[in-house]
Amino acid sequence: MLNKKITGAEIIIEALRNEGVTNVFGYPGGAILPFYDALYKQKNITHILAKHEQAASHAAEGYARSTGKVGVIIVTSGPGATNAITGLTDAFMDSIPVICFSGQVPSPIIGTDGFQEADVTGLTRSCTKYNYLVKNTDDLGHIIHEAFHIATTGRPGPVLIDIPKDIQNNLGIYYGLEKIDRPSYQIPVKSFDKIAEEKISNVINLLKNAKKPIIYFGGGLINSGPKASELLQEFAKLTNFPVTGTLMGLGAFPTDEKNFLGMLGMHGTYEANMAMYDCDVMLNIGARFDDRITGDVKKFSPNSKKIHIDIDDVSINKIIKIDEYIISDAANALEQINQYWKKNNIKSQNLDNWYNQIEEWKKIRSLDYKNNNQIIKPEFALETLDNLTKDREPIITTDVGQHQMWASQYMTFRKPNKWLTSGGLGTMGYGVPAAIGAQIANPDDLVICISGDASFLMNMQELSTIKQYNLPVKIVIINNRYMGMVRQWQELVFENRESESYMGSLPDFIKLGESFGIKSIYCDNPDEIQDKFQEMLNHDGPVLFDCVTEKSENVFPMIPAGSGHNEILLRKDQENYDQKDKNAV
Ligand SMILES: Cc1ncc(C[n+]2csc(CCOP(=O)(O)OP(=O)(O)O)c2C)c(N)n1
Ligand SMILES: [Mg+2]
Repeated sequence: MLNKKITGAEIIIEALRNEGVTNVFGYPGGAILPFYDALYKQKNITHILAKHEQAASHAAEGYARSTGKVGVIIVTSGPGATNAITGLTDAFMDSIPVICFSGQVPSPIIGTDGFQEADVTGLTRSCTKYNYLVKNTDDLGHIIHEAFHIATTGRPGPVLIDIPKDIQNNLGIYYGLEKIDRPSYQIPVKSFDKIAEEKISNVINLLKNAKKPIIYFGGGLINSGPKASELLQEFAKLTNFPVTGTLMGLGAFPTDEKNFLGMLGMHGTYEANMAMYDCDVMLNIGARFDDRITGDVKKFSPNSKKIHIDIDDVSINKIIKIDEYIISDAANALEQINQYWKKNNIKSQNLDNWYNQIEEWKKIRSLDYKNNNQIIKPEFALETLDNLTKDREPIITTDVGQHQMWASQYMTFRKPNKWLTSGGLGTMGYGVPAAIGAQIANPDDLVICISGDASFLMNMQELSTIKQYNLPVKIVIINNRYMGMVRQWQELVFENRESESYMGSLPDFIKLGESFGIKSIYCDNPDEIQDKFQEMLNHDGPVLFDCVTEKSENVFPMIPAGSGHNEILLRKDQENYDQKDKNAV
């Protein structure tokens, strides 16, 4: 414990250091200057200067998602803080632990409409797990450690600490790391406890009698840590059950393992979605029955018994009625289930008929596409990229749109924490800064951002950050000259009226990249794409790759919003499609 008084800004540095933080992502301004001054005087924490606070917040998310550690964001008051709100909301939706320190106008000015004043605790109340306005420098250290506790325990999420300038300048006492015990924050104490044997045996009774079982996992598997993925693979081996996962969960189970049916949901494979529809027992581990997975809840897997394992008790029975549940961290639950299965020498039912049925669905080959030797098909571009990179187990980030779905469909994921995508909020502009955060955290890994022409424009200023820190991030723009996903919905649902979805004035991406001092490669020829991707991969530093593709390709399969899994639309059906529910999202 330090008895001597130090400034609030120094307390922030000390507390971060004690939490093991080595990198923070931020952007300075008046109300956070005392902190930046303390940062200047120390050597333990490296600050990455993003070029927009939204990007700083996504970079912190990328750092967190690729490591499991907390991502730290530093912004100034007013516009600095409001710019970071998109990243906080994104982290909230996808359960990512980040902590945002925002400067605030000095305490006496609060409430006077002071220069760059915004009610940041008010604005972020609904998009953070918790937030604080610090009123006393002596409280600061405790608040920071409590914030780390809240961000990382139970279901992880973002926490914001708003710190008026005078609180940063004033002297106070830092009490050091402490054990947090806050009566009003009851973490799900059960989440790591031994699960009642009766619960486990109920779950296993359902599973062992299943004739058409399916395992459905989500992002909770990733948040639980790499051990959860190993235990899931062990469970799949023990039971020989087929496995599918959500967009958020990709990588928790190797996508090229034989039991894996492909991704689930709106743009998941035919076999995964049909198996979900038709199964008799569903084991959901760490997923939340999001609408992109369930489609119309009334038509969701109508004849199955459903088991839900989740760390967040609020998720149980929230959207889908459950037959059995366990509130637990995923690894903890899987460990106990696997042990019980082995100890009691349990055998699954004969699954031959079920696998025969699945083989029939697979024969539809729902991810097949028609290649073209004149124009690059986006699917072909991503398959080619995957072939060249999968053995290096790259970290893949994406933006939002068709390219994101194609990346999820055509790239191979064998390990957790390698797939960083904005699943819940669907934030265009996420991909490039997330790649920055991931590359900072994993300097020796190959980090590839798969972006879209429209999404890339939303945070393209981050080319400057990539250059400044010479991060060897590879950015591949799937350039279809459209907000492709918007155009796809307009084609299918709005009789092809392309209202404002054409990107009429794109920059010359090659000149743009070069103007930042970044190697830039253009490709519009399918015959050249492999060599040009190889050229990108051979380059030591960052690369911006403009991959000009077919402009009107659609993503299939597609479960139209508001439909059931059995109403899944295949490429061949698109001509005759007519969406009935125009209000479905
Ligand atoms: C910040 C934000 N604004 C709007 C949207 C709605 N939206 C979803 S996908 C999309 C188009 C994305 O276009 P592009 O990045 O070119 O990707 P493509 O679909 O063409 O692959 C839009 C506008 C969004 N997801 N995020
Ligand atoms: Mg596009």
